[in-house]
Amino acid sequence: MFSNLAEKLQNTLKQLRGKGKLNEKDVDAAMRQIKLALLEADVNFKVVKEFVAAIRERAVGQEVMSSLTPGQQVVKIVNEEMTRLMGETQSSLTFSGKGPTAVMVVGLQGSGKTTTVVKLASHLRRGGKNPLVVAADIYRPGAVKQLQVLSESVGEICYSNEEADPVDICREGLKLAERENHDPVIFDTAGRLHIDEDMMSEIAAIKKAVNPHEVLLVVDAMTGQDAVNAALSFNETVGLSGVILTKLDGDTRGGAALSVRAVTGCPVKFVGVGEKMEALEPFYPDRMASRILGMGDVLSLIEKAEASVDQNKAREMEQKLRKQQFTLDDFKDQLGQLRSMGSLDEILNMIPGGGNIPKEVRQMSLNEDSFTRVEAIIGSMTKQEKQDPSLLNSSRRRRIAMGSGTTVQDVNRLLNQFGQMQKMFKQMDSFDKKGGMKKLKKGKKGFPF
Ligand SMILES: Nc1nc2c(ncn2[C@@H]2O[C@H](COP(=O)(O)OP(=O)(O)O)[C@@H](O)[C@H]2O)c(=O)[nH]1
Ligand SMILES: [Mg+2]
Repeated sequence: MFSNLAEKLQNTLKQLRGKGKLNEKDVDAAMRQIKLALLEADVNFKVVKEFVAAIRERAVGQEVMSSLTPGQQVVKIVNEEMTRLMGETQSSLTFSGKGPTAVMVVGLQGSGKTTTVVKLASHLRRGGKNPLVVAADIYRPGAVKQLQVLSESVGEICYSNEEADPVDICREGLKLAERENHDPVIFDTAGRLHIDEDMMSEIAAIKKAVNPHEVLLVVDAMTGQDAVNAALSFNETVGLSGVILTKLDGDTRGGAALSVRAVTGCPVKFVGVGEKMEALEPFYPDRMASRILGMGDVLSLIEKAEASVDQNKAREMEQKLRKQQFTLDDFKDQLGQLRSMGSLDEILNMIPGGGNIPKEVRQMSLNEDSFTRVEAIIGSMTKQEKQDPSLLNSSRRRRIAMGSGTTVQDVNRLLNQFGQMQKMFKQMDSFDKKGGMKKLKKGKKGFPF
């Protein structure tokens, strides 16, 4: 995610951190680089200007210049300002006190509305809600069917009526939700290729009819400032309560994520990170800033793990990681669970310093074949060997290779990967659960880059 921007910012900050003393010239040079990196990432130019000015003002202040670790102080300031830029804290959905919560999802065609509606319903169901989705896009061929099929694929309930007009469909959907105790009810409205009056007046009419608690605009993050401009005009015309950015899994430059809040005043509430129905995450400005600045994202990782693995197991694993008692058996378990969490590369980017993890580990394939091999190799070890891999001299490695039907190279590779992973978890351990900032603030540990 935002790899180009992240790399440039991280390099600039790395240079700053390396300096024992800072003068204004150093700060100015760094600010120029940050400015360029942000502009290249298609961040709104006014936002860039204000952002850089705010950082500069704090960075040349007494507090930083006289500090013993001025470089780190600047990194901390960049992190704080970037978090503030994206809205400071997470903005969650507003739920109605009584009766179903009405959530309208609006946006241009192809931005990801229909997909997001089902993702959102599924996300909320996992949180204990009983949603209903309503198909109000009757214009785009196949749109109703698409919503029905996606809903069915994850066990969501979809209301549709291809004979009625969108306002009536929404009214009926809301009534159905009231009757059958669904909450929330999520409306998938029709988009257009461009912003036009027809679409806006239809959205306004639906809004009047269902009196929604949330009007969420879905925008494609790949479109950069166009997404931000769409948000501006939707907000002016129909009023929005939040934005959902989709396609953050692609090679998005970051412009939309970094400017939409500052330009429109609307908080980003969720982000779409893939085509699968699980690929929706609440948006946390602080975690996103840490991710962009290479400070990892332990919290998201833990949440992701908790969503896809057995909760007790996840807690047990976390304890082990923290106590650094991670064994080869755990490694095997973890690999099995990682397979259900997505690509290893993606997961590593959420870990502090994860960006520095060597290629061998990043590209470790998690396909059935290699997993079976891992299982066989670890299965051929004695209990003692699993507890203490340092026992594994060359004759033991040969024995294990024979026993598992693999080669000594396979065994070596696995042990090497395990070693790298252990190292990575040690880094992770030096981070506090709260995004890692606590210890950093106390100045006990350095930044992991
Ligand atoms: N990679 C990726 N694709 C997405 C995401 N959200 C939606 N899409 C894809 O974008 C396309 C358009 O989505 P759709 O929901 O039909 O958009 P709509 O016209 O606004 O309803 C589909 O191919 C979706 O699979 C996302 O977060 N990541
Ligand atoms: Mg659609």
